[in-house]
Amino acid sequence: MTQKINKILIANRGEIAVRVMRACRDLDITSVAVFSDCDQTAYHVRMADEAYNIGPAPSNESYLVHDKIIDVAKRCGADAIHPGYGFLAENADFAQRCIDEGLIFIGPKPETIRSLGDKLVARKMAQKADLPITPGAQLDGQGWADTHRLAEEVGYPVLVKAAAGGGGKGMRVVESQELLDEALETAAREAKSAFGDGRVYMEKYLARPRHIEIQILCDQHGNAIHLCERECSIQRRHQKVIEESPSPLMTPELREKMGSAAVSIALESGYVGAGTVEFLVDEDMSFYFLEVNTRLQVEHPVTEMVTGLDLVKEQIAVAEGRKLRLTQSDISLNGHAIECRIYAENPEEGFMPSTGTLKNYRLPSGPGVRVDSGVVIFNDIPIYYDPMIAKMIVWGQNREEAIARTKRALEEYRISGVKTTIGFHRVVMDNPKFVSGDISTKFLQEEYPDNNYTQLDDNLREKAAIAAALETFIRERKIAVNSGNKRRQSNWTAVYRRNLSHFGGSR
Ligand code: MV4
Repeated sequence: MTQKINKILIANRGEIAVRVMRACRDLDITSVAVFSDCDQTAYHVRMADEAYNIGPAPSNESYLVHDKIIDVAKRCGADAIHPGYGFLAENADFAQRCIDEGLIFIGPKPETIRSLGDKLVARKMAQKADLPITPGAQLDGQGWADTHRLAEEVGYPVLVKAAAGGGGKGMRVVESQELLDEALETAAREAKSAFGDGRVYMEKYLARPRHIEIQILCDQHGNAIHLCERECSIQRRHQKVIEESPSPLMTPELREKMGSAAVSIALESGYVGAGTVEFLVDEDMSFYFLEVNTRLQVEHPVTEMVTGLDLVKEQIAVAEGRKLRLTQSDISLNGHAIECRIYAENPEEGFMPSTGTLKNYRLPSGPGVRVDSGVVIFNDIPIYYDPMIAKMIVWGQNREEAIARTKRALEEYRISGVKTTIGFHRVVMDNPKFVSGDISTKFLQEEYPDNNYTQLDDNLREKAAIAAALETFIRERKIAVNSGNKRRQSNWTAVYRRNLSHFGGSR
């Protein structure tokens, strides 16, 4: 009934590949990395027990190529593939291919990935499982003739969504009837070109919702539990930036209702593994099902910090066919956790991705601080992949302590060579609305309409000026010391070269 997993290929890169490898090491499982040409020196490659090149930097020539990954898995004798998030994590064809090749795919069944990936199917499942869904219309198969009447029934503004979408791709807010036809057409066209599936549907548009998601965990024997919520309202352009658990506005009653709803759809869809059920929570505290993410999510560590569980370890146990070792009554929340996503982006330039070489990379630590990083000093940040380079997750006895520690840790964090969102997080941690827990998906838009995140932090400008002066002083001194000494290698370089194998690697 159960099959012990001894070797896992991690079909991913960056911090999530490292995260999965850490669980492998804890479980005495051999880890296998795959890497593209520009990731030769990446941290996930150093962390792995074995590593194989799978081609050129663009992900559609490496990390996304099913054949290459399956080929490595079979050649190296892996039992299972962990997809991480992104790339192949929610690809039903890839999951099926793994099974067909005799490999365990660490994730839900291909049928589940496929059906929940279709937002219209997911909505129907949610309805069947008695979850509240936003008032809306199903447009598939009905033709477009009745759309105006349907939108009228739903009530403007309506939100047009792509059936194959998710994560906000292909959405359109429609304020009034005159704009409906065009919005439906553009959305359908966009969806067709982005997902190869032009089906769209519409829902009542909620103006200022909070985004709350429930972590679920299910085994292959029909057991399903939830691990409470994560508050993910702070996002920009559908990209989450700060997540926390518990949600500052949650009540035990609402948690119980949303948790049970999440478990219901998990059972309805035959879910296996770790997953996330997303909801919108309206200002009057009514909640509505949005979608199910059939993967381990970026923000899973906040749940780990407050539940004390290791979600990757649980995923592996479930994939081996074991029964859940916990029941719902074993789950309780301890304290508060906040995650700041550290992106290699420039908040002063509209969050443009920032590439370069990490010249200085010092991580914060101390009580309550966890950093899941995908990079080490002297790594190049390539243009080809997601710009998120690390996540800082901070735990406190309560939200107040978690915020205080987050601020302390952000101050300790040092990165140079690329621009990052560290300073941005410091600004948000001082925002009175954030501190009071008064947040919605509109938070950043409303609080920082001009994307002006630096102005408030003039302290930082002063420090930058001092740093620049110091740097100039040191450089001039170095030139003086080194003059007449042609091409002298600095001691730092020499020491680094000698100790190369000790830098960053875990062993
Ligand atoms: C909505 C909504 C308001 N009303 N649906 C965006 C991502 C996708 N999963 C669904 N999304 C939304 N659906 C209705 N009926 C607002 C959003 C939304 C949002 C949701 C979660 C997190 C951030 C968001 C930012 C803007 C809009």
